[in-house]
Amino acid sequence: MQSLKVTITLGLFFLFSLVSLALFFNLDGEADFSSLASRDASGKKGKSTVREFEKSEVISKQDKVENEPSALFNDPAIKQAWGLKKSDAARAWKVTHGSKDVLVAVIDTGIDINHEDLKANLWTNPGETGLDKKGQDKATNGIDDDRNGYVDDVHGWNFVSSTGDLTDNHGHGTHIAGIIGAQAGNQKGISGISPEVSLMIIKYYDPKVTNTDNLKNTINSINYAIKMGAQIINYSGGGTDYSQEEFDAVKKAEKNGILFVAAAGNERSNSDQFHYYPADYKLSNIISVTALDPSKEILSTSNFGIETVDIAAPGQNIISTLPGNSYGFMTGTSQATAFVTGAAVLVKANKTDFKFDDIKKYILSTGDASPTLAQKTRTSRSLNLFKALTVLDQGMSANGVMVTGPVHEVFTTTKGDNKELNSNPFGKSLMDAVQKSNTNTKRLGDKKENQIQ
Ligand SMILES: [Ca+2]
Ligand SMILES: [Ca+2]
Ligand SMILES: [Ca+2]
Repeated sequence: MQSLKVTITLGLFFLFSLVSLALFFNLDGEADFSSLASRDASGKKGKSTVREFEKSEVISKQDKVENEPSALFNDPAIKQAWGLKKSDAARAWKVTHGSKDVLVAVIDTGIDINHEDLKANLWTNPGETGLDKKGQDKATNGIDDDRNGYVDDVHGWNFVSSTGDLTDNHGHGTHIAGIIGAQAGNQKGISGISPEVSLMIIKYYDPKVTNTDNLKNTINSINYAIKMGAQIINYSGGGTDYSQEEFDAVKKAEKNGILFVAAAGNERSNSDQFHYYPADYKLSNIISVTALDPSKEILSTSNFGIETVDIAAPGQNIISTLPGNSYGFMTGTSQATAFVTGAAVLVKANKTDFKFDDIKKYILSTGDASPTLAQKTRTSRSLNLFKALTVLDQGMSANGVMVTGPVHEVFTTTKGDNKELNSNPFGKSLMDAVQKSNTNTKRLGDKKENQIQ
């Protein structure tokens, strides 16, 4: 009898240990260090505010990508990009390819400024280029020529080292920049969502530099983007602690008319209950983005919330640029966020007089609605680039069918209850037509989508 008790007790203990281990390793073998990063040693949420780039590692890397000459553009890897297909990029690109006049600040881990598929789309600070009075190159003369407080900030600034050196020691920032704005039609690599754009690179995090204040770097990065005239900010990071200083910086961006596209986070949690910042600040200029898999379901690792998470976009096994002229796949709400930023560039390029609230409305009140997304996002929608550019303007469906009756824009850009789910702003005939057009389109990557190389 005694030995039976001991056996049961040991068995239960063993089971408990297994469950604990499984929870820590997220049941899929990946340790959840990102959640730990925002908690103190006791396991409770600490008072110290922490910002990390999202847990998002390179899945695979390659120097060359498969040649697919039949693609819309001649970029070899475009057919591997299932996210472009599912967000209807090919039809969107018939409307616009973006514009160099749209300035996006990518606040991340830096970038490979010499990458073959990115260098043409880097923003260049006009005040730090050309020759100074002594005939020296302003970019490298060691002088703050435009007197903005930063010496030789040619393509942006590195707040980790306080220099203009933007070297990406992780790969995350280079990957995000490529999703937004890799060059199209250059016979190299991939195409970004908005292949014409100006990318301002602001580095707030470096895995090789320990004990840096990522939150402070984030706030400084936002303020730099504001100062230097960015129209859109992409921030693929965050933390679970509210920061008044960070809130104030994003609010200042709002006052300056800047759209702030933020990752919902990879914490596997309901953001309505467990907030993730800066995505969850109640500010009108923020779009909070969660991630989809190729079947358009939200990833199990992604945060969700019908009050706090605005929209879903492709985020699993996304191919993009990596340092050293290479390419690779990454997964997370970071990648999804970059898709929405690219969409914002397209909308802004197509409607140059648009303010951030117009851009936000065009992205959030179009898209593809689905019942599963209704339980996990505020809009119940996933990103559709073509619809974001066309539906509200034309009052017609993606395949040209006129809407019966007027288009009512019932969607509001202020966060609140989920009223828009109760009524269909476009009418049933439109939604049916759009649905039909979605199932009929056979475009990019029909056979090889989501194939990990
Ligand atoms: Ca300067
Ligand atoms: Ca200079
Ligand atoms: Ca390319």
